[in-house]
Amino acid sequence: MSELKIGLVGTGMIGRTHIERINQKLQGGKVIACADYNLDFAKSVADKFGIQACASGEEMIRSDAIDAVIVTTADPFHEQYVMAAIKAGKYVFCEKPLAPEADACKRIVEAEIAGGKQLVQVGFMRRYDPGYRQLKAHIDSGKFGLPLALHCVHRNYDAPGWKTPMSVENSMIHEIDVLRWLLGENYATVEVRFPKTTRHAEDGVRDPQIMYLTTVSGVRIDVESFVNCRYGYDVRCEVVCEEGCLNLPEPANAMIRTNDSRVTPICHDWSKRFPEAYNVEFQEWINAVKEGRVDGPTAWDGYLGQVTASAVSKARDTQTVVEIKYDAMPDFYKR
Ligand code: ISE
Repeated sequence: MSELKIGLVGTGMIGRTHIERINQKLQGGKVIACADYNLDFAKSVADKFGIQACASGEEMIRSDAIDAVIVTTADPFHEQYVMAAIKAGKYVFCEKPLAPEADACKRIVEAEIAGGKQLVQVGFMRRYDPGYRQLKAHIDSGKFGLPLALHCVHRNYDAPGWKTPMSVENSMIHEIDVLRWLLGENYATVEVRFPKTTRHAEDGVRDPQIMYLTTVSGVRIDVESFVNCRYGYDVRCEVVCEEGCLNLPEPANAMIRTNDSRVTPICHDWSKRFPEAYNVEFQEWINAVKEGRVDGPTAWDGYLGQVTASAVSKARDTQTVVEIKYDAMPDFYKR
């Protein structure tokens, strides 16, 4: 196959950035068609990128012109398009979360296993970030001893229309995935505590929230999610090891002296924080799909993420410590 022909469903902000990245920066693939529940909007996006707009996502996925699919719709619609891609036997990249509910992820896993071929990759892009990759290489080297505790922060400037559960399902789902990958082990328990709520949270929303996870071997993790922090986008991760502490690198921005101060700007929102991670993620996805395999986060990773997220939500709603139980990994997903 000379060039992977991709159809993208869901032309919101992240979908558009992926079309731009694939069609203007990366090699080996092109988004040639898009679909959205708002057809007029899909048409305007299609015009901008010189691609085709399709009236229905399912129709586009079935079309012989499309080799592979990207799903960037709102979270509750991921399942229907991932299922359509599995049915059509096409590789599908689905933005995180695979689906908001663990049961929906399980249905996807079952459909994929029934189809007999791994087709699904989940967009947990932090695994491709050079900073997290450095942390993983240091941990895996064993040079600093075992990891004992992790202190993490995940802050957004603001969150219009946000609901309390989204801090877990939509935001800390990144930490849920990347920290499991970083440490190479599953979680055992979780609890969630609420600091005082900011006056910037919309009606009834609890923000910030702190998630405390323990892993099977006893590593203790705290993650502060603060989606209305009102100063920018801030992601931090410190890994406390037996003989050293590892810190996630910050993006390299020039320090500016101005107005009697020294200022190092940070990103305003997520879209500018992990560009390299997205580039590497999609280039590797295109390369792997052309070779007929999935080598990134699988549907099983997506499912485990949502099983964890459900336990976190239960811990939050009941204000208790909740044990996290996972099914055994099917052989189908063993690499
Ligand atoms: C968003 O969907 C993301 O993926 C961002 O990384 C995260 O910071 C934000 O909270 C989510 O809403």
